[in-house]
Amino acid sequence: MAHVLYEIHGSHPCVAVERALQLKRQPYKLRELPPAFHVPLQWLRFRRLTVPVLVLGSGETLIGSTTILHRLDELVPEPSLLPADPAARARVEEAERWGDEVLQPAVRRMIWLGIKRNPHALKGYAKGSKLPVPGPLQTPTARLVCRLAGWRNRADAATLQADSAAIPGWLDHVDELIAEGVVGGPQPNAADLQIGSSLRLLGTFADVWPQLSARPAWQLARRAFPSYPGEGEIPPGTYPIATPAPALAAAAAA
Ligand SMILES: N[C@@H](CCC(=O)N[C@@H](CS)C(=O)NCC(=O)O)C(=O)O
Repeated sequence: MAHVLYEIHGSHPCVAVERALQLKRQPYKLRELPPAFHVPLQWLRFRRLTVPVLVLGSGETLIGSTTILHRLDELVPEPSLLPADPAARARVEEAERWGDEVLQPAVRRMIWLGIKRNPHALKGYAKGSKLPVPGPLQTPTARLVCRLAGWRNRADAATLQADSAAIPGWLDHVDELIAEGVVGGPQPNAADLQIGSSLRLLGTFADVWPQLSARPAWQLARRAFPSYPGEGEIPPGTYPIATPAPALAAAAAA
């Protein structure tokens, strides 16, 4: 029987789980939920507030991207998401944890503030969604969803400043992990999926693009996720990020 993935369209941890299902050639169905309103729905159904949740064909319920990726890897060992060697596995798990606990929530805070400032952008992120919002309702819906999601994620001007300033450090960290061979191999591992999905979402912010596009980190993200909804949707000037002129020129030439 097919697994069922409860998700929000374009949500980075949900995209990571869906990619793992595809890599492992697992049959699955999507149950797409409306962003922000999914919180009470998930509570009613699973007594949890977040997506992704995967209900396996066997009936087992898995909550959270890391839990899901690990359990899938146990059940369907090939292609493997975690190395067999214990030391190598510990390094991948450490990178995965950083992706889940540091990068993922920070990019989430940034995206909701980005859409709040550019409500029309929600349309681009919703491309491919099975829950279309009628045209006249799109902007008010985006405003309401951003207000709820921003509040839930404690996203405000102070987090925006701190998250924007942290980006070069995050990218250096990922590039180091790639140089050390922890992530970025030919076959995506669990940390590639966890980190790559967040980088893919980060790459939809025009302000970040100049510093991201030339990085090995971006190659990792593109390899793990060849496409991602919302590309180029959050326009320049949204985030407090000063773009150095040479980076702008390089990005324009790319
Ligand atoms: N780190 C967890 C958290 C997932 C998470 O926070 N998902 C967001 C959507 S991207 C969510 O459902 N948030 C609901 C809320 O708490 O408001 C995971 O990877 O599964």
